[in-house]
Amino acid sequence: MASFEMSFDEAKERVEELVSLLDQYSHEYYVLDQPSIPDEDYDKLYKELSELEELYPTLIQNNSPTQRVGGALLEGFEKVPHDSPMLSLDNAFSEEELIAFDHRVSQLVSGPYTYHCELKIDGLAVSLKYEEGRLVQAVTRGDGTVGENVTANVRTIKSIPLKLKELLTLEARGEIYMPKSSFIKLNEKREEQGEAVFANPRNAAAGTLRNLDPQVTASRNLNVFLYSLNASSKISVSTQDEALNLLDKVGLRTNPERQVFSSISDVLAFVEEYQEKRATLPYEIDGIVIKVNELDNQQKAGFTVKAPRWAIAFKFPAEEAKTVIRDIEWSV
Ligand code: NMN
Repeated sequence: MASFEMSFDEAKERVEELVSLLDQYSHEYYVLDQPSIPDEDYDKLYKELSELEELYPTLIQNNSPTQRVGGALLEGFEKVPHDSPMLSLDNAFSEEELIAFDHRVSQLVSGPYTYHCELKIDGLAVSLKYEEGRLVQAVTRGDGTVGENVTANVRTIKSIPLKLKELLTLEARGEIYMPKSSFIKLNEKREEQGEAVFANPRNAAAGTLRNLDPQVTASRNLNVFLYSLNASSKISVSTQDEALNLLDKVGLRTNPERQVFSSISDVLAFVEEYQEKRATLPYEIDGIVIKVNELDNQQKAGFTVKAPRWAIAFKFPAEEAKTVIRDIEWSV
């Protein structure tokens, strides 16, 4: 039925159907990397939705895919305090330091424990708040206590759902980054236009996320990996592994290169494996984050004033970064 032949109620029903279909296809395309329909079919549905919304502007939902594109210029970024601080992690630079970390953990945690190992993505940390499934706020890490409200820009990142698959209230934290290929393309374009190039993907991601023009952010292909479910969330999980699986389940993008180990020697092997694979990944990493997996064990280990005692970031040597730069013919 052509949109102008529909009654308001029929249009309303179709708009709801289209938003949820397009949400599902976008999730398959941007998060799972497994589209289930051809682009032309997606584009037709998108066009149908835009036309209906143009005819009936009152039917425009805040989480409609047409509402991502980035609106007016921003005047600045409002400062927002975090519900709980976004702490930094202690660093380790050698095998010995990781073994010493494990020794401390074993003394703080009585009984068995496991480690959850994750890639340390080189981007910027953000906190995403969802209320009853809707994205309501995105804030940068800032100084850890107070960050900047970058919601308008984050809404333009296609892999970040505006509505979760389950209508949960939660805070997820993660890293916004620019894929290596997008970074190279962006710098090539800037060079052609006589503009200053970005030094690395992290700077490019930061400059893009903190741009006052959400349309610039929308055009630059930022992406995200969420890595934690904040304790303030109204969901209970008992391990980090479970938390990340839950984030996956509700449509939030997590990094699949993660694993749980029960011994520090397996952790060391994981670190070594990814130090070698580093240059072949489509995004930059600067190390491995190792977390005690069980939340009750994390609680036993506790915090120092600056960082959790149950986690550590193994930092890859800076030397490696130079090799990566050469390998992918960095255009800076
Ligand atoms: O701006 P959006 O709506 O995300 O689209 C950008 C491009 O990505 C378009 O060319 C669109 O066809 C494509 N896309 C395809 C699918 C799919 O399921 N085939 C989903 C989302 C976007």
